[in-house]
Amino acid sequence: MTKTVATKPFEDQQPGTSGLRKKVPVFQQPHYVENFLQSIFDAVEGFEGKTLVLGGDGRYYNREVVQKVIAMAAANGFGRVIVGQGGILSTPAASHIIRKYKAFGGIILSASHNPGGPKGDFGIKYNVGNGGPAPEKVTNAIYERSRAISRYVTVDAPPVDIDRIGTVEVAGMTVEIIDPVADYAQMMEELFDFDAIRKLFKSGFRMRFDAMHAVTGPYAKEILEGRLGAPDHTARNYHPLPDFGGHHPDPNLVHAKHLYDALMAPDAPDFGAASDGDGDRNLVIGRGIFVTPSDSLAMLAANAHLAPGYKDGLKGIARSMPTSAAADRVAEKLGIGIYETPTGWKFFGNLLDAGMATICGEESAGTGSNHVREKDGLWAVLLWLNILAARGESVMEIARKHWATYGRNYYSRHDYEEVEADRAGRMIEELRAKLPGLPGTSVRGMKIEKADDFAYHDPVDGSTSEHQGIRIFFEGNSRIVLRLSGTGTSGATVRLYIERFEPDPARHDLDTQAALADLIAAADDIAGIHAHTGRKEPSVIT
Ligand code: G16
Repeated sequence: MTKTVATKPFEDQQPGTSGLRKKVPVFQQPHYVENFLQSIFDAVEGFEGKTLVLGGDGRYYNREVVQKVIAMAAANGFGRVIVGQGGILSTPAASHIIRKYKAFGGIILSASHNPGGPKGDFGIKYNVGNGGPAPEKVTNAIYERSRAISRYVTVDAPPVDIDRIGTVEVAGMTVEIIDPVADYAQMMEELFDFDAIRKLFKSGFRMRFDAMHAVTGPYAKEILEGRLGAPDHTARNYHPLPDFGGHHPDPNLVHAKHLYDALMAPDAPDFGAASDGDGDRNLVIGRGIFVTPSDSLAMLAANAHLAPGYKDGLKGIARSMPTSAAADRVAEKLGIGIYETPTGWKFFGNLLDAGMATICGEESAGTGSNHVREKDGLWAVLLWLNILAARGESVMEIARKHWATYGRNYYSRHDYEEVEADRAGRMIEELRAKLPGLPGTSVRGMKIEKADDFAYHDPVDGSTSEHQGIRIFFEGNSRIVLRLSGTGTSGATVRLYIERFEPDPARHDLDTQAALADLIAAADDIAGIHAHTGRKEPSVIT
């Protein structure tokens, strides 16, 4: 039943920050998906008879690709594929299932927070046996293979009914269709004090969780309302839709503005949260206060011991380089390690596996721990709930006390989206050439202490990743970072990250953009962002 199909390479199958992401019509070209899948299978070894985990965020084209993966996994010799019912698995749940069932690896179909639908984005990501995204040496091997591929193998078999839980056989391979929520929900019960959170909800605590019509809906509904007793309507927009209801499932202050507005209103609930397309990102807003992802990482790390899963403390904290240094101060106080990695969750994998870090986080709304090898949106929300229940204080009170103890890192990210790739590349090149001359000079009255192009030396496997973002440090622990996004699907996205440290509690109430205004202007003076991009303003400010 196995058939070999002749094919030719596509030149554009290089995985980015998080797998291969392209527009749906690109993936719909004949052989495009198959080429990439075969390149994955050719690039890894030793899966004969083993298990592959498969699921996605339910976006347009998810179901079709699920069938292709099943047929090709059978032809390539896997012994079993575990699929989430309906082809659904959130990214953190997929990571958990790979680990729990000791699978060889997993295929996650998602373009994360990017829009979906027939003209929207799609993505394929390969995760390895530790449950985490394939490291660079694997993604490089996949890309190399995709440039030389001349055939793929598949089987002729009728499509599997992925909506019915149970076990079927495809060309001698077992396909197990499982409840996508059950294993994950059980793990959350083990990590967090569900009794305390239930009491919190019983006492009248009000929460709004926006699943943005993406994959977290069924998880949030079951866990928050089903198991924790939160009132009906706590979870909103909880039906995953192939086009996310026409919305952009990116939980930030632009695309989840309605949630932000609700939390700033006079009758606001106590706590608001949202997650993205594939459920790995989180947005956290308390009544009257937005918590930046960088602050959230620091506050979660400082309080994690209040949750049963972390009662023995943390081994270390890891953050991506552009993420603010708020977590560094917590690590220092706790006397534990702090690690600074390039953008991309895959860089945390080694630190987590080696037991060097327990909690990781990124400015891009990602936080997670060693319970899986992906960031985990709902996990962050549940840890917040656990902390709120244990401390009996509001998000605002917790944040203020945190800043008073550690100082406040004012932080913002400015994105310039869909810039012509050549222009963006030229801007970074020119800036790179300028770096050696910057230290010692002053811009807008602020003295530059150091400027470099971030390179990461993995302390576990010794690998080096260069050109991971330009950093310019000013006196007083302020900093700007510039890099190009690795997740966009059209043109280039320029990201400017701005951070200013403020130790004085009397100055912890400033408006963030106002507090950063000098640095923002300095960034343009130094890098010529507006001139290079031809834009007067960023497309998104978070
Ligand atoms: C992915 C990666 C994250 C990264 C984010 C933004 O998140 O997993 O590690 O921080 O992209 O990356 P970039 O700045 O290169 O666009 P997700 O949620 O899209 O998978």
